[in-house]
Amino acid sequence: AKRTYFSYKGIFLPTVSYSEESLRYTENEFQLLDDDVVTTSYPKSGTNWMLEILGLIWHDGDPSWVQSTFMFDRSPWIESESGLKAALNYPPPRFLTTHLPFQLFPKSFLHSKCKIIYIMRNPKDVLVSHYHFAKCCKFYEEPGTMEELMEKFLNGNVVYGSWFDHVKGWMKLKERPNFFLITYEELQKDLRGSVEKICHFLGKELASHQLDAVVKNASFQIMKDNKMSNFSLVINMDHEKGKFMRKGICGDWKNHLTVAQSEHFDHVYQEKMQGVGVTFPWD
Ligand code: PPS
Repeated sequence: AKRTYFSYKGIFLPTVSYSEESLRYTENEFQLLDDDVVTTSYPKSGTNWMLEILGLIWHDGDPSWVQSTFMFDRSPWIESESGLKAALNYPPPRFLTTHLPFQLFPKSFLHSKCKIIYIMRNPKDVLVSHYHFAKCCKFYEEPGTMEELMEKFLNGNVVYGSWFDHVKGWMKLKERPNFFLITYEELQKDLRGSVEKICHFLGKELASHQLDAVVKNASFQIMKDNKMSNFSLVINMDHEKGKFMRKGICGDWKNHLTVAQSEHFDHVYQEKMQGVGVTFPWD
């Protein structure tokens, strides 16, 4: 079996591209700037969709930037070794990305006005997306059966740790003016309205036809064909075994979890999310 993860402060992270040294740097030394826009999420929550949306908004709906620049260069992942390097060489204003739980996020955040967009998704769909991605991504551990992966997921023994802790950690920031919370489900339900909200948060105004262009170019169909975003150029993937742009829908968990598994999931969810004080669209 491949040795895929190492544990850093109790969180599993991929051995490829990640190191204790760069994680320590990101947490303690990395300087966030006031005009940074940081997309944060638990993996498989719609992160890259948000990156596409942001890139399109930034260029008034014109797709040429997102279709000519690799997503890792447009908005580097600050916790990976190469992403950190790219972030440090990025002329501001920067788009940055992270899957880190809040406790490992740069401490400089506390003195910065950088904008944070947290994207969240129904954890059952996150689990299903993780299951399929793990089969083709060499960063991920072999998922085993859905039952096996679900147990690990519910216990936080997966890459980037517990979904519950991730959400609870980031939700502590929800009253801050520089923090914007949105769900994958909201994007699906009303992409245009969501784009308008994101524009408002960024202080960016778009004309109606520019909004239309963002919505069109951020669609699953068009993004699936954008080789700068669809992961087809990512070397650490076995493209024969599966695709990053897999289904792109809400509720696919219904095709994968048995009734008993879903009930067990609900039970753990209710226990762990008690008192969080946020209503989620899937509740
Ligand atoms: S990662 O690897 O953690 O950064 O993955 P992430 O980008 O967070 O999530 C991947 C899922 O998002 C879906 N996706 C989209 N859905 C709808 N529209 C668009 N444009 C879009 N782009 C990506 C992608 O298909 C993954 O979900 P699943 O359920 O596996 O299809």
